[in-house]
Amino acid sequence: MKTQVAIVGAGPAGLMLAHLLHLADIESVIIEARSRSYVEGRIRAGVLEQGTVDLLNAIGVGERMRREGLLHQGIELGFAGKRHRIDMQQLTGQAVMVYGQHEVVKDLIRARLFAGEKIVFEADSVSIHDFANGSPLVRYEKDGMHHELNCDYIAGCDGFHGVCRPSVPTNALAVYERVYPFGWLGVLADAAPSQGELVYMNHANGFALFSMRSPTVTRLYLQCDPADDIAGWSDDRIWNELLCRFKCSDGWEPNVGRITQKSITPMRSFVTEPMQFGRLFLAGDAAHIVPPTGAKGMNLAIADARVLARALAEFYSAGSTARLGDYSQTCLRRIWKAQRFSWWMTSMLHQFPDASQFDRRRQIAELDYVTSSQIAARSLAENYVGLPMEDPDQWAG
Ligand code: RFL
Ligand code: PHB
Repeated sequence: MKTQVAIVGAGPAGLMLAHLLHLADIESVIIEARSRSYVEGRIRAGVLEQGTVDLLNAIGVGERMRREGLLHQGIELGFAGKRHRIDMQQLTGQAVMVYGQHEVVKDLIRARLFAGEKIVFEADSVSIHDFANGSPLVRYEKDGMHHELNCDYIAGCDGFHGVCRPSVPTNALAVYERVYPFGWLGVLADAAPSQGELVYMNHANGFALFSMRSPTVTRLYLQCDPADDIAGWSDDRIWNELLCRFKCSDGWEPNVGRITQKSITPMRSFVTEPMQFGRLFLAGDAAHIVPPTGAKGMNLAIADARVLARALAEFYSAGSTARLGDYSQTCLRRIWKAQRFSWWMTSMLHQFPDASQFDRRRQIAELDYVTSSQIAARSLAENYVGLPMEDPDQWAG
């Protein structure tokens, strides 16, 4: 089999890249290790930056998001038993959309299959070859048969644990990493969100986040030990801890309901540089990870796909590799700013095991500053809604 671009991974990065390439008349095949129902059911991110929302609308896959997504014009930061609103709309003129990552994935898969384009689900033993400079090749097995996919370029969109990044010679990539001494226990609960906006809460027992997925489903997170066994977190223990950490002087609290899903995620910051090796381009979590406190991971994955699609479009339409050559540099400028923001939000809101009383007071002073100074609040809001894209008009209308 032969195609122009072989895409490994059907997460937000791979699916968005495939769709943008399709719109530019560039052929691609997506090779995905999991089944369609698995990737469509994987519960992860929930906050779309304004630029991500605009892109989904501009490329014709925003219809369900416009109907079912929840537009949020502000967020709340809580500490010392009080919540303080950051009015993003007023501070930046922009907002974010709360719409589950798996819903974005469903919309992109449907659009791709509707266009008659190919996704190979449940591909086993995926491996990539000859991408240093020759003619790249992806090998995989499907239903016990060996397959080879020849291509001009490979897009490694296979997430943090994928095969593409480890296939690059180790001396060709530099890695910058920070592992945090905590994780997030995330739950979905059948309970109506008890208020309309997200609450990021700093509490002496640890961070907690109140979010939502729909008018009947609340999404909640608790800072926990990353080594915790989820079996040790009974539903009662989770609710006790959530209600304790969210306790506010005005009596607000999340509604309690049946927990339908729970899992623990470790937290790290990770960047690989460059994001290209020969004819292999890494995009999304395959190249970088942020702690979820800034809600940036999926948005960065989509921003990478956008930069890569534009560079490939320039190559196929004009024969120029200039944008492909700039791919890493263009993406990394945005990625490092998102890394900085995600690290800062994480540091401000979590309890660190080695923190002193000085650190604790400084953390509360930072929250007090950011929620009382309009200048500081505007900086937070500008980053939260998403910094401007390099090519704001590229996919407009
Ligand atoms: P994905 O989504 O991991 O997709 C990679 C795909 O590649 C497949 N794959 C392979 N396919 C073929 N061969 C192989 N050898 C393969 N190995 C893996 C996988 O099955 C999968 O389908 O990466 P992508 O596309 O780069 O997208 C990144 C995002 O998923 C991630 O950054 C976000 O979920 C992060 N994140 C958040 N991002 C936001 O923008 N806003 C948020 O509010 C937000 N909240 C979160 C988050 C991530 C979280 N967790 C669980 C890590 C909240 C949480 C709790
Ligand atoms: C979510 O709703 O899953 C969510 C919201 C905000 C974050 C991270 C996750 O910062």
